[in-house]
Amino acid sequence: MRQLVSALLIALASTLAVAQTAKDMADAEVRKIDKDNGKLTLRHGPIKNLDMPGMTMVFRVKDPALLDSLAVGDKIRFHAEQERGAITVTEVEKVAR
Ligand SMILES: [Cu+2]
Repeated sequence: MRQLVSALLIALASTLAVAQTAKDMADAEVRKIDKDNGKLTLRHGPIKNLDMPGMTMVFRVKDPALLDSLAVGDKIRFHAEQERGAITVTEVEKVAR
């Protein structure tokens, strides 16, 4: 019984960890798309996991394919991480209008 409870707690903890990761999405508006160089300029809101306030800046994108579905002016939610010294967008989702 005790083992079962431990297993359930571990399962619950990992579910919460996933939910927490999924929450670290910041709001932004696309200002510029540079497919050739894999870069994206965003006017973004606060980025919690990077402890960054809102601003307009250029991001590297982890996968240039992330840029394919984007257009200037799109409202998005995105996740960015510090990766080898560059702040890199790793996930993008469009916000429904
Ligand atoms: Cu910034």
